[in-house]
Amino acid sequence: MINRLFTHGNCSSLDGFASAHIFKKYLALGLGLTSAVQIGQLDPSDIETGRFEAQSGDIVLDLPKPKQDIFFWCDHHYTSEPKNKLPENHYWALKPSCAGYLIELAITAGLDPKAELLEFKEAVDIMDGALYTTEQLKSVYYPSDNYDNPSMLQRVHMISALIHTRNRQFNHHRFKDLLKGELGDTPVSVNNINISEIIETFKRQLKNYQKWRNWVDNFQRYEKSSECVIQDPRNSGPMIGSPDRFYSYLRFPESIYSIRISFHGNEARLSIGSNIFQQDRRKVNIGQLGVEISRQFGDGGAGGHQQTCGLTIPADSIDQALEEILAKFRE
Ligand SMILES: [Mn+2]
Repeated sequence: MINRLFTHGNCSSLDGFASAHIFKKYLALGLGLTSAVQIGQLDPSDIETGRFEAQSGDIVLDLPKPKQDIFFWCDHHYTSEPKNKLPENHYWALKPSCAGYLIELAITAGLDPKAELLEFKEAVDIMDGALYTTEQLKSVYYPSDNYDNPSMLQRVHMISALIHTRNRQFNHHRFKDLLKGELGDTPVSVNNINISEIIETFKRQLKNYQKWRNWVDNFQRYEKSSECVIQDPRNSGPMIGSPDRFYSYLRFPESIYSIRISFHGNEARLSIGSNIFQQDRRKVNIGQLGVEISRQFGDGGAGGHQQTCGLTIPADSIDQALEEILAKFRE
């Protein structure tokens, strides 16, 4: 039987991709999966709404647990916390990244990790858990003089850039291509794409971040009473560039929270976050708040962590939802 592996496809970090890599490379064989694993990408909402129907041999990573019985599940999102005891081969814990969690599971199962794999784990934990220092953040969101000797964190962001171009169709195919056949020791050991193409793609991404920062400079604002940066693109035309999701924390270091809104037809997508450099001042559990707001205005589905969360609500309820969120921050 060919097992299907589903991972978080459309995520802003490398975690979904890296989780699939780590599972295939270090866990599949030990679980008795000897034939090819077929890779698929899903959004958390595909599972929450039941659009996706799981089968008994499925492996689901970095995503909520499907209702149906599956073969293997691993997630680290606050919003996926299981209410009941988990069956065999099912794992949930609050961890910075799902890929890092899978590396831990592989080590527990007997893997003797190479130094590069441990270095990778540290970097993917920083990226998905938003554990950057200011310096680290700048090294991956702003251009450097040269890339002759990139850090592991930069290499992780470079591979991420390969599957986060502005062409979604292309990203989708590349995601699958990179996970085909014999895999390297870590998700950054890519040998079928040459290094100059990787660096060029990364530089293009950095330029797109800068275009985006210039665009939001016009309307992103800090509201003191809620200590929140609000980014509402109404009246600002279509988005320019690629989102730098940590920009508000460098631009408004005193802020504790952030809300980014984007509109897609009749829907408004909300990304609620908290300042990664102000962990101690954060009082509100963002994942919990996201679930509450989604229950009140949307379909009840929200995906996220205690520090950050994403949800979709009808576009016409955005003003009311925004007011509720800001009121919570002001408390
Ligand atoms: Mn993740």
